[in-house]
Amino acid sequence: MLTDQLIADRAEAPVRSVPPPGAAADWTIPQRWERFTPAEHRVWDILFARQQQMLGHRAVRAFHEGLDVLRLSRPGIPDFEELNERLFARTGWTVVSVPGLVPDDIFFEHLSKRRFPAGNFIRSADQLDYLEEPDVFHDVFGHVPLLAQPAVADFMQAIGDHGLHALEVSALHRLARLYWYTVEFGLAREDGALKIYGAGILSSFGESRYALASPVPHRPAFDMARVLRTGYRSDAFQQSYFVIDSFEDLLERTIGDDLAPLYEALDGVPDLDPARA
Ligand code: HBI
Ligand code: FE
Repeated sequence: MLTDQLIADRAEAPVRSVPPPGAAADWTIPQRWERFTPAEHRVWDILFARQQQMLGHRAVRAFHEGLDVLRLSRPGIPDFEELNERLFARTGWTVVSVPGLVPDDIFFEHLSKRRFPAGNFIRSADQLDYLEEPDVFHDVFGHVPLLAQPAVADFMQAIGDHGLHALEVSALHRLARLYWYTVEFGLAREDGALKIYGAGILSSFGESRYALASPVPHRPAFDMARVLRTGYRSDAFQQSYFVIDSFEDLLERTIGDDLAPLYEALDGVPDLDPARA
Protein backbone atom coordinates (compact mmCIF):
# COMPACT_ATOMS: atom_id res chain seq x y z
CA MET A 1 0.00 0.00 0.00
CA LEU A 2 1.49 3.30 -0.98
CA THR A 3 1.81 5.38 2.10
CA ASP A 4 3.12 8.64 0.75
CA GLN A 5 0.10 9.51 -1.16
CA LEU A 6 -3.37 10.82 -0.90
CA ILE A 7 -4.56 7.32 -1.68
CA ALA A 8 -8.28 7.89 -1.77
CA ASP A 9 -9.56 7.98 -5.26
CA ARG A 10 -11.73 11.08 -5.11
CA ALA A 11 -14.18 9.61 -7.58
CA GLU A 12 -14.65 6.61 -5.33
CA ALA A 13 -14.57 8.36 -1.95
CA PRO A 14 -18.04 7.81 -0.40
CA VAL A 15 -19.29 11.38 -0.64
CA ARG A 16 -22.88 11.55 0.63
CA SER A 17 -25.37 13.74 -1.18
CA VAL A 18 -26.74 15.30 2.02
CA PRO A 19 -24.62 17.24 4.49
CA PRO A 20 -23.48 15.20 7.50
CA PRO A 21 -25.08 15.95 10.87
CA GLY A 22 -24.05 19.36 12.20
CA ALA A 23 -22.99 20.65 8.79
CA ALA A 24 -24.75 23.49 6.96
CA ALA A 25 -26.34 23.00 3.54
CA ASP A 26 -23.00 24.01 1.98
CA TRP A 27 -21.28 21.32 4.10
CA THR A 28 -19.43 23.84 6.24
CA ILE A 29 -19.06 23.25 9.96
CA PRO A 30 -17.58 25.45 12.68
CA GLN A 31 -13.85 24.72 12.99
CA ARG A 32 -13.97 24.79 16.79
CA TRP A 33 -10.21 25.25 16.84
CA GLU A 34 -10.10 25.08 20.64
CA ARG A 35 -10.97 21.38 20.56
CA PHE A 36 -7.73 20.35 18.83
CA THR A 37 -5.51 18.51 21.31
CA PRO A 38 -1.79 19.20 21.91
CA ALA A 39 -1.09 15.87 20.18
CA GLU A 40 -2.96 17.04 17.06
CA HIS A 41 -1.11 20.37 17.05
CA ARG A 42 2.11 18.38 17.34
CA VAL A 43 1.26 16.36 14.21
CA TRP A 44 0.87 19.65 12.35
CA ASP A 45 4.25 20.85 13.69
CA ILE A 46 6.01 17.62 12.68
CA LEU A 47 4.53 17.72 9.16
CA PHE A 48 5.23 21.44 8.83
CA ALA A 49 8.88 21.16 9.90
CA ARG A 50 9.46 18.20 7.58
CA GLN A 51 7.97 19.94 4.56
CA GLN A 52 9.66 23.25 5.31
CA GLN A 53 12.99 21.47 5.23
CA MET A 54 12.05 19.57 2.08
CA LEU A 55 10.57 22.51 0.18
CA GLY A 56 13.19 25.18 0.81
CA HIS A 57 14.50 25.23 -2.74
CA ARG A 58 11.82 23.04 -4.32
CA ALA A 59 8.68 25.21 -4.02
CA VAL A 60 7.85 28.33 -6.03
CA ARG A 61 8.70 31.63 -4.33
CA ALA A 62 5.02 32.56 -3.99
CA PHE A 63 4.50 29.52 -1.74
CA HIS A 64 7.10 30.68 0.78
CA GLU A 65 5.77 34.24 0.57
CA GLY A 66 2.28 32.94 1.29
CA LEU A 67 3.49 31.00 4.35
CA ASP A 68 5.05 34.21 5.65
CA VAL A 69 2.29 36.68 4.92
CA LEU A 70 -0.33 34.32 6.37
CA ARG A 71 1.94 33.59 9.34
CA LEU A 72 1.42 29.87 8.81
CA SER A 73 4.84 29.20 10.28
CA ARG A 74 3.38 29.71 13.75
CA PRO A 75 3.18 26.46 15.72
CA GLY A 76 0.05 24.34 15.69
CA ILE A 77 -2.99 23.90 13.51
CA PRO A 78 -4.04 27.35 12.26
CA ASP A 79 -7.13 28.99 13.73
CA PHE A 80 -9.19 29.80 10.63
CA GLU A 81 -10.57 32.96 12.21
CA GLU A 82 -7.10 34.47 12.50
CA LEU A 83 -5.94 33.00 9.18
CA ASN A 84 -8.97 34.41 7.36
CA GLU A 85 -8.38 37.97 8.56
CA ARG A 86 -5.03 37.95 6.77
CA LEU A 87 -6.07 35.88 3.77
CA PHE A 88 -9.22 37.90 3.10
CA ALA A 89 -7.26 41.15 3.32
CA ARG A 90 -4.85 39.82 0.69
CA THR A 91 -7.08 38.31 -1.98
CA GLY A 92 -10.66 38.10 -0.71
CA TRP A 93 -10.38 34.35 -0.05
CA THR A 94 -11.44 32.64 3.15
CA VAL A 95 -10.92 29.09 4.37
CA VAL A 96 -14.10 27.27 5.47
CA SER A 97 -14.08 24.15 7.60
CA VAL A 98 -15.64 20.94 6.20
CA PRO A 99 -15.75 17.39 7.56
CA GLY A 100 -13.95 15.90 4.52
CA LEU A 101 -14.65 15.45 0.81
CA VAL A 102 -17.73 17.36 -0.26
CA PRO A 103 -19.84 16.80 -3.40
CA ASP A 104 -18.42 18.30 -6.59
CA ASP A 105 -21.16 20.95 -6.98
CA ILE A 106 -20.65 22.12 -3.40
CA PHE A 107 -16.89 22.16 -3.82
CA PHE A 108 -16.86 24.25 -6.97
CA GLU A 109 -19.57 26.57 -5.65
CA HIS A 110 -17.27 27.39 -2.74
CA LEU A 111 -14.29 28.00 -5.03
CA SER A 112 -16.39 30.23 -7.28
CA LYS A 113 -17.15 32.37 -4.21
CA ARG A 114 -13.47 32.46 -3.06
CA ARG A 115 -14.05 30.04 -0.20
CA PHE A 116 -11.57 27.17 0.16
CA PRO A 117 -13.02 24.07 1.90
CA ALA A 118 -10.46 22.67 4.36
CA GLY A 119 -10.73 19.46 6.37
CA ASN A 120 -11.44 20.02 10.07
CA PHE A 121 -9.28 17.06 11.14
CA ILE A 122 -5.63 16.06 10.97
CA ARG A 123 -4.06 12.68 10.18
CA SER A 124 -2.74 10.55 13.02
CA ALA A 125 0.88 10.63 14.19
CA ASP A 126 1.40 6.99 13.24
CA GLN A 127 0.23 7.58 9.68
CA LEU A 128 1.95 10.80 8.66
CA ASP A 129 1.98 9.85 4.99
CA TYR A 130 -1.25 7.92 4.73
CA LEU A 131 -4.27 9.97 3.84
CA GLU A 132 -7.79 8.78 3.16
CA GLU A 133 -9.18 12.26 2.54
CA PRO A 134 -7.67 15.73 2.42
CA ASP A 135 -6.97 16.77 6.01
CA VAL A 136 -6.21 20.24 7.37
CA PHE A 137 -2.51 19.84 6.62
CA HIS A 138 -3.03 18.94 2.96
CA ASP A 139 -5.63 21.68 2.53
CA VAL A 140 -4.14 24.54 4.52
CA PHE A 141 -0.41 23.91 4.13
CA GLY A 142 -0.76 22.63 0.55
CA HIS A 143 -3.41 24.89 -0.95
CA VAL A 144 -3.78 28.07 1.13
CA PRO A 145 -0.38 29.83 0.91
CA LEU A 146 -0.74 30.25 -2.84
CA LEU A 147 -4.22 31.74 -2.39
CA ALA A 148 -2.40 34.80 -1.08
CA GLN A 149 -0.93 35.23 -4.56
CA PRO A 150 -3.34 37.34 -6.70
CA ALA A 151 -2.95 35.41 -9.98
CA VAL A 152 -3.52 32.09 -8.17
CA ALA A 153 -6.46 33.57 -6.25
CA ASP A 154 -8.05 34.57 -9.56
CA PHE A 155 -7.19 31.21 -11.16
CA MET A 156 -8.77 29.23 -8.32
CA GLN A 157 -11.98 31.24 -8.57
CA ALA A 158 -11.98 30.66 -12.35
CA ILE A 159 -11.60 26.92 -11.64
CA GLY A 160 -14.69 27.17 -9.44
CA ASP A 161 -16.66 28.81 -12.24
CA HIS A 162 -15.38 26.25 -14.78
CA GLY A 163 -16.27 23.42 -12.40
CA LEU A 164 -19.87 24.54 -12.08
CA HIS A 165 -20.10 25.00 -15.86
CA ALA A 166 -18.49 21.59 -16.50
CA LEU A 167 -21.10 19.99 -14.26
CA GLU A 168 -23.83 21.58 -16.39
CA VAL A 169 -22.37 20.18 -19.61
CA SER A 170 -21.42 16.79 -18.07
CA ALA A 171 -17.73 17.45 -18.59
CA LEU A 172 -16.56 17.39 -15.01
CA HIS A 173 -14.13 14.56 -15.71
CA ARG A 174 -12.34 16.98 -18.07
CA LEU A 175 -12.22 19.87 -15.62
CA ALA A 176 -11.09 17.49 -12.86
CA ARG A 177 -7.96 16.85 -14.97
CA LEU A 178 -7.25 20.58 -15.26
CA TYR A 179 -7.64 20.82 -11.48
CA TRP A 180 -5.51 17.74 -10.91
CA TYR A 181 -2.59 18.72 -13.15
CA THR A 182 -2.42 22.29 -11.87
CA VAL A 183 -3.91 22.86 -8.41
CA GLU A 184 -2.88 19.45 -7.08
CA PHE A 185 0.18 18.38 -9.08
CA GLY A 186 1.40 21.39 -11.02
CA LEU A 187 5.04 22.31 -11.61
CA ALA A 188 6.31 25.71 -12.72
CA ARG A 189 9.49 26.97 -14.37
CA GLU A 190 10.98 29.72 -12.21
CA ASP A 191 14.36 31.38 -12.92
CA GLY A 192 15.10 28.49 -15.29
CA ALA A 193 14.52 25.81 -12.67
CA LEU A 194 11.61 23.43 -12.10
CA LYS A 195 9.62 24.26 -8.98
CA ILE A 196 6.56 22.81 -7.23
CA TYR A 197 3.25 24.64 -6.83
CA GLY A 198 0.69 21.77 -6.71
CA ALA A 199 -0.76 21.17 -3.23
CA GLY A 200 -0.69 17.39 -3.60
CA ILE A 201 3.10 17.60 -3.99
CA LEU A 202 3.71 20.44 -1.51
CA SER A 203 2.01 18.44 1.25
CA SER A 204 3.66 15.11 0.36
CA PHE A 205 7.09 14.29 1.75
CA GLY A 206 7.89 11.62 -0.82
CA GLU A 207 6.47 13.29 -3.87
CA SER A 208 8.18 16.63 -3.14
CA ARG A 209 11.46 14.91 -4.00
CA TYR A 210 10.14 12.56 -6.69
CA ALA A 211 8.30 15.21 -8.74
CA LEU A 212 11.49 17.17 -9.43
CA ALA A 213 14.21 14.54 -9.25
CA SER A 214 12.91 11.24 -10.61
CA PRO A 215 13.74 10.38 -14.25
CA VAL A 216 10.52 8.32 -14.47
CA PRO A 217 7.70 10.86 -14.88
CA HIS A 218 7.15 12.99 -17.98
CA ARG A 219 7.18 16.76 -17.54
CA PRO A 220 5.51 18.25 -20.64
CA ALA A 221 4.79 21.95 -20.99
CA PHE A 222 1.24 22.83 -19.97
CA ASP A 223 -1.12 22.49 -22.93
CA MET A 224 -4.85 22.74 -22.23
CA ALA A 225 -6.03 20.15 -24.76
CA ARG A 226 -3.36 17.68 -23.67
CA VAL A 227 -4.23 18.17 -20.00
CA LEU A 228 -7.93 17.60 -20.69
CA ARG A 229 -7.05 14.35 -22.53
CA THR A 230 -4.63 12.99 -19.95
CA GLY A 231 -6.01 10.63 -17.32
CA TYR A 232 -4.48 10.31 -13.87
CA ARG A 233 -4.20 7.96 -10.93
CA SER A 234 -4.75 9.14 -7.38
CA ASP A 235 -3.13 6.15 -5.66
CA ALA A 236 0.48 6.60 -6.76
CA PHE A 237 3.05 9.22 -7.62
CA GLN A 238 2.10 10.98 -10.82
CA GLN A 239 3.39 9.65 -14.15
CA SER A 240 3.17 13.09 -15.76
CA TYR A 241 3.51 16.59 -14.40
CA PHE A 242 2.57 19.60 -16.52
CA VAL A 243 4.84 22.61 -16.34
CA ILE A 244 3.62 26.23 -16.51
CA ASP A 245 5.78 29.26 -17.23
CA SER A 246 4.00 31.49 -14.72
CA PHE A 247 0.72 31.78 -12.82
CA GLU A 248 -0.16 34.76 -14.99
CA ASP A 249 0.28 32.58 -18.09
CA LEU A 250 -1.86 29.80 -16.59
CA LEU A 251 -4.52 32.34 -15.62
CA GLU A 252 -4.54 33.79 -19.13
CA ARG A 253 -5.22 30.34 -20.60
CA THR A 254 -8.05 29.66 -18.19
CA ILE A 255 -9.93 32.79 -17.11
CA GLY A 256 -12.86 33.88 -19.24
CA ASP A 257 -12.29 31.15 -21.82
CA ASP A 258 -15.33 29.00 -22.40
CA LEU A 259 -13.95 25.47 -22.33
CA ALA A 260 -17.14 23.92 -23.73
CA PRO A 261 -15.98 24.10 -27.37
CA LEU A 262 -12.78 22.31 -26.35
CA TYR A 263 -14.74 19.69 -24.39
CA GLU A 264 -16.82 19.10 -27.54
CA ALA A 265 -13.79 19.02 -29.84
CA LEU A 266 -12.29 16.33 -27.59
CA ASP A 267 -15.43 14.20 -27.67
CA GLY A 268 -14.41 10.84 -29.09
CA VAL A 269 -10.73 11.80 -29.13
CA PRO A 270 -8.83 9.08 -27.26
CA ASP A 271 -7.44 9.85 -23.82
CA LEU A 272 -3.70 10.06 -23.38
CA ASP A 273 -1.82 7.74 -21.06
CA PRO A 274 0.15 9.78 -18.50
CA ALA A 275 2.81 7.06 -18.52
CA ARG A 276 3.64 7.82 -22.16
CA ALA A 277 5.41 10.97 -23.28
N1 HBI B 1 -13.93 18.09 -1.36
N2 HBI B 1 -13.17 18.79 0.70
C1 HBI B 1 -12.93 18.55 -0.60
N3 HBI B 1 -11.71 18.76 -1.11
C2 HBI B 1 -11.43 18.52 -2.42
O1 HBI B 1 -10.31 18.72 -2.88
C3 HBI B 1 -12.47 18.06 -3.25
C4 HBI B 1 -13.72 17.85 -2.69
N4 HBI B 1 -14.73 17.42 -3.45
C5 HBI B 1 -14.61 17.19 -4.85
C6 HBI B 1 -13.24 17.41 -5.37
N5 HBI B 1 -12.25 17.83 -4.60
C7 HBI B 1 -13.03 17.11 -6.83
O2 HBI B 1 -14.18 17.49 -7.52
C8 HBI B 1 -11.87 17.88 -7.44
O3 HBI B 1 -10.71 17.31 -6.94
C9 HBI B 1 -11.92 17.78 -8.93
FE1 FE C 1 -6.19 19.18 -2.55
